[in-house]
Parts: sequence; C-alpha cells; structure tokens
Amino acid sequence: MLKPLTTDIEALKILDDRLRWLSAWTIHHANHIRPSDDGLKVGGHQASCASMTAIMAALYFHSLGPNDRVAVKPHAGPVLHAIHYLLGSQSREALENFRAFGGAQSYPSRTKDTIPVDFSTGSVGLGVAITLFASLMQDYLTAHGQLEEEHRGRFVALIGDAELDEGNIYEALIEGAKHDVRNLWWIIDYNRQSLDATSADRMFERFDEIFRSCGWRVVELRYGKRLRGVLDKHPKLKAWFEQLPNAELSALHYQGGAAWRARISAELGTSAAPFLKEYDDAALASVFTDLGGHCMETLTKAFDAAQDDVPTLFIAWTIKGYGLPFAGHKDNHAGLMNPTQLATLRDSMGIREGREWEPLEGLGHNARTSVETGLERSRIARAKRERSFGNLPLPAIPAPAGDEQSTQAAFGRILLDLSKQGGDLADRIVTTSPDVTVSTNLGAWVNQRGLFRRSDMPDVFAKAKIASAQKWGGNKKGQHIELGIAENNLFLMLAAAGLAGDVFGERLFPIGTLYDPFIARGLDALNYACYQDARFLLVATPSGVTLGPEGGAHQSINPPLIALGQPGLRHYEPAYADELAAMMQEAFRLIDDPAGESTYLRLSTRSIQQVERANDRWREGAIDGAYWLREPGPNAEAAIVAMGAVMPEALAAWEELREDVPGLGLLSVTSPDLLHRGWTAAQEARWKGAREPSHVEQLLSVLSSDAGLVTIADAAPASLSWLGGVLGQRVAPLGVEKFGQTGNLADLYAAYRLDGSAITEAVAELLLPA
Ligand SMILES: Cc1ncc(C[n+]2csc(CCOP(=O)(O)OP(=O)(O)O)c2C)c(N)n1
Ligand SMILES: [Mg+2]
Repeated sequence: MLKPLTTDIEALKILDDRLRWLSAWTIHHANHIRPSDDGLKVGGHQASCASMTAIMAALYFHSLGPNDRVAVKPHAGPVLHAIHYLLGSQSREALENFRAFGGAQSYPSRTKDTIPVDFSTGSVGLGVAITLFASLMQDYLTAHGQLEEEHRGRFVALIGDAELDEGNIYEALIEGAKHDVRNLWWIIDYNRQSLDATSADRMFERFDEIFRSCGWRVVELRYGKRLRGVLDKHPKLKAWFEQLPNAELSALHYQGGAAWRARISAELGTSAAPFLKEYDDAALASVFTDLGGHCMETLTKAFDAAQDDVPTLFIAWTIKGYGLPFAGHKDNHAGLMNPTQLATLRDSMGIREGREWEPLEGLGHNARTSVETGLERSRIARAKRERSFGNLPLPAIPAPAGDEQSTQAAFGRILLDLSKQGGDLADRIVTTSPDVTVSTNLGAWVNQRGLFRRSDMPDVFAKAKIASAQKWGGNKKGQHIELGIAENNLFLMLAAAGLAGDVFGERLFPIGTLYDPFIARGLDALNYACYQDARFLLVATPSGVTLGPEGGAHQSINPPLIALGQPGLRHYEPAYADELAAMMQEAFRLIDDPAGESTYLRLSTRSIQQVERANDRWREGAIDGAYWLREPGPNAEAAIVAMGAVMPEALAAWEELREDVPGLGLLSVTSPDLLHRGWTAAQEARWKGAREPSHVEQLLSVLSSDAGLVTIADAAPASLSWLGGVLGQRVAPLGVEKFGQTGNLADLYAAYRLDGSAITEAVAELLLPA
C-alpha cells in the first residue's frame, strides 16, 4: 500500500473551514441566489455537511492514498464537491448548478457526477456495506493474480450515525467476519442526530460491542485535544459531561456558552466555580464543541495510527451543524441559513462579498502556500480512474444437448462446459450465491472451480471419503464466493464485483444466483447496483408456480414486473436451452460493453421437450425480446403470446386450434422488458422524425389490426397484457394473480388457468362476435 499523504495541521484546519464554507455556500446559492422558475424547494443539508468537514479534510488532504476508495455519506455530497473544487477537478459551473439539471448531484453519483465518485450513495446503509464487498473483491483479484500489490488500497465509508439502524450493515458485517475482511475504515460521523430527532441513548456503547465481536478494532474519538485537556483536569466535570443524554448535549450545543455556564453551576455547584471563572461564555462554547470529530490533531493522529489492515470503526463525535447558527438543533437536518446568517459566516471566514467562489479567498501568503502545497499532494491521489471495458474476446456459447431440459439445468450445464473448455471468460467469471448454490445448479461449476478462500480450506467430507456430489475445497484460486442467506449481501457483492472494471481496472463477469421470489428481499440493493452501472448476470431460479409441489412461499409472481420497471437490468425469460445459451452469450457481451447493462435470467426447473429449429432466424428475435415460434398467416385474427415455462401448453393449444383458427400464430416472448423499451424508444424516435417501427410493432403488425391476443406467462399477467396497447389489439391475459399453492403441475395449471383449455377458451372468447 502506498504511504498516506501528510499536510500540516494548520493547513488542514484552513481546509476544514473552506469545506464548511464552500458546502454551505453551494447549498445557499442553489436555494437563495440561483433563479427558480418553478418555486420548488431545492434543499440541501448544510448541517450534515458541517458535521464532517474536518473528518473529510483529514481524510482527503492527509490520509488517503491513490488506491483508496471512499463511499461518502449521501448528505455530505457538497463537501465532496468542495474538495474537488479545491483540487481543481470540479468546476464552478457544476457547483453553481448544484441540484439543477446537469449540475453537481444532490448525493454523490458515480455515473452522473464528473468528479471521481468511488461509490454512489443515497439510500443510507448501502454505501457503507459496498465498501466491505469491494475490499473482498480486492482480495479476490489479488489472489487471482489480477491486481498487483502496489495497486491495492483501503476502502473507507463515511457514515451518518443514523445509518447504523440499517440492517444491511450488520448483514454485511457478519459476512465480512466470515471472510476475514480487511483494509476497511468505517468512520461514523457521530453527531447523535438523525433526520427527525436526536438518537436513542440506549444504543450508546452497543455499536462498539457489535463491531468488536466481529473482529473489528473500534477507535472512539470523543474528545478533541483542548476538551480532553480540560476534562482531564476536572474529573467531576468530565463525569457530568459524560452522563449527559444525547438530547441534552445537542440542546446545550445549540444554546451556547451562557447555557453551559448556567447548567454547570446549577448541577455541579461551587466545585465548578474555579473552572467557570477561567472561561467567558464564548470560550466555554468553543471548548465544549471541541469534540474528536472536529479536532484535526485527534483525527490525523487516529488515522495515522491505523495503518495496518485491521478493519477499523472510528466513532468520531461531532456536532450536527458545527460552526453554523443551528448547530445541535434537533430540527437542523434540512435547515438552511438565511442570507444574514450566511453573511455572518462569510465574514467570520474572512471572505469578501462577491468573492464567495474564490477557493483560497482571504488567505495570507504563508497560509496560502501551505494550503496549496497540501492540495498539490492530494491532487495526485484523487485522479479519476478510467472504466475498463472490451478487453476480452468472448466465445460463442453452444446450447447443451438434450431433447428434454429445464432452463435451470441447462444453465448449470453451460457453466460446467465453459469451465471445462477453459479460457479467459471462464477464468474471469466469479459466481456467488446466498446459500442456494446447489439448488440453483451452480454445484458442478463449483466442483470444477472451487470456493474462494484466502487461506486453504480442505473439503472435510471428501477427505473422509464420504460420498457427496459436492466436492468443494476452498483456496485462493477458487471462483465461487459463498454467502450466507442474506440477499442484500448478494446484490452488494454483485455491485462490488460488477464494478471491478471501474474500481480496479479489471473486468470480472459476476454471476449471482438466488430464488426468484427473494429478489424482492434485496431489491433496493439491486437498484443500488444498477444505479452505479455495475455489470453482472443475475440468475433467478426456480420461478413461478411451475415449482409444483415445492410451491408455497417459494413461488414468484411479480419479478417480471419488477424487471419492467428497473433501469440498467435486462430481463430474459427463456423457454428453451438454446435460447438460454444465446442469452448468456449476450449477457456476457453486455457486461463488457460500455453501453451495456446487467441481465436478469428468470429460469425454471420444469423439464420440457425442446423444439426443432429449421434455421437460426429465431435467435435474433429471441435476443430482441420475441420471435414467432409458429408464424401467423397474413392478417391472422388471433395469436397466442407465451413466455417461458408454459410454452408446452401454448404449443399444444396452438396445435389444437390451428385448424379452427386459420393463420393462428404463436409468439414466444423472451423479454417483455426489451419489447417495452423498444416500443417507447421507437415512439420517442418518431417524435424526432425517425420512421422505423419497434421490434414488437413489427411482430404484431403481421396480424389483423383487430386481432385477439391470448397472453400467458407463469407470472403476473400484466407482464404481457400491455402488448394489446401497442397496436390496439384485444387481449385476454392469462397468468398468476394469487399466491401459489403446492400441487402437481396439471392441478396447478388448471387452478391458475395456465393450461391448454384456458388458452382455448380465451381464444374462443376473443373470436366470438362482440
Ligand atoms: C434508505 C433510506 N431511508 C431514508 C432516507 C432519508 N434520510 C436521509 S438522511 C436521514 C437521516 C440521516 O441521519 P444520519 O445518518 O445521522 O446523518 P446526518 O446526521 O449526518 O445527517 C434519513 C432518514 C434515506 N436517504 N435512505
Ligand atoms: Mg447523524
């Protein structure tokens, strides 16, 4: 690891003040100075920023090395922008447009901000946990010889104390402990205030215990240098100070010196008189606000002392709104200074009116020189890293042989074949699963490629010659990362692995498997991964009521609708093994394409008769979202539109009806998501003068304009019923709208009207004269 930077303490204090000023000013400018056309509140969080400017100054201008990566608490976004403004890597224009279209984003965004944002944040808790999985990925890459020692760094999360209520943090903590995670700093801005209120006192000192029991070092930075000195001299005062509840402490910080004096005299009586005599009110307020998270000496010393790889939690005591007029007020979360208050702050910083954006305005020669020296050193450490794409030649993926197959089994076979065949793609695939590796058919791949462990882990059962289909030893070369049953962790792991090309310059092809209904369990983490443009393949299997006797709470209904509404994630639902192979090939291509995205495959355990293909024309359609499995006649009056596991029912119904309904077609939909996107994109293009109809419009326009469509899927019927809106054709939607039962397939399909007779009845109804 490279050595941390050093900048002298006085310069760091000046930088701390500048960050507090610039973040407050950026927010003020957006709310009070930039003209507003719509009268909408712009907002911003001056108090949340002021709370951690010292921590961020110490980190960015003193501690961070060039390989270190940081997730910044969402509401401190303006501080990060201010840092890059001082470093010269953020423009004044972007700051003037903070929260405006195309300007600096409200919360740090990897993809939308122009400054280097290592991890996006916004949904609290997730930015914290992703640093842990990124650190794991760093160990993975190093172990696989894909990352040199000198390119390794530390992963830092800057955390609001209320974020600690998010359960996903503890799920990650536990997973990290299992994998012996290291090179992590989690720094809590412990201002003891959330959005609504001051924090519960009962949790005090519990967080330390939780982290320590997971193997972390906990460093509490309660006092700044001055305050520590004072309290050490006055043990009674210290004891009194330490028993103050959070709310009382915040209120005193808000009220200031006179209130401290009155309170101390009332509660400590004459014993505090000598101390109180030493300080006037202003000095009293100043000494009591000298908490650890605002004291540059304390922060830099603590950071310097934690240079090994032990994961470390810093609890840095702070005051929300430090140095601002609403410091400590319980309602200050979205508080904004008024113009008069802002002018007072500006004057106190020695900044002249009209020169608010001047980075080093008002600094004398010596101060300016040392600040500039510090900035110059930090600049090198914070350069934006290019994304890494397009380096790997991808092999064609053949369909596994077999007349009868399920898509889930075919998935396992394809990975096994890839592994046996070897090559760059197979070596760059990393798989992961929350305790459903075997039941999602990843077992054979893991037998081949092994579990990833930093130190060797023997397969005890294999050594004892106990028969088992799973021969899983763990070592540095293993390519499967086992996770406990916590779907949030799966998605955060996929996010971290899917950002390897961005964070480490080394592209990986991450594949995560889980049961389809449990996508909902980690949905915000999935959204978070997509928001950052992480690239991965999500394989959700098994799905739908087609699970049969397994049934019950494992049956999924709405994930295709989730996928319809999720940017950055392409849903494919194959019926046949050859479609699946084509989709996996496409998914790998999309992972390594700058304009690509992630893919979600919804698979089934139902083994079905594979279709004979006359030619390869289906392939392009399947990748684009649909193709005619049975071509309709010109101006046909009806078509069956089916997706995935229920294709045999659709084919059987088609066979039965083809005589009575001339020209009846059977459309196999492989991605409602892509069809819908194509439809809206063509519409948008038409408004701009283009003529080309979308794929779905072309497919459906072969039918008569008032044709009837019977749509069927083992999923919410709304996944396909919208197809009637494309050309105004009538629809009879079949699908699952109630929670599933257990049962054999015939009974279930009859109960949920997914069988041939339901299709026949629906076609008949559509064709009856109105
Ligand atoms: C998942 C999620 N839920 C709710 C919010 C809304 N929210 C934003 S900040 C915040 C409180 C933050 O308090 P804390 O983490 O202590 O930050 P600070 O005091 O430093 O502002 C809440 C509830 C959010 N951003 N994300
Ligand atoms: Mg807080």
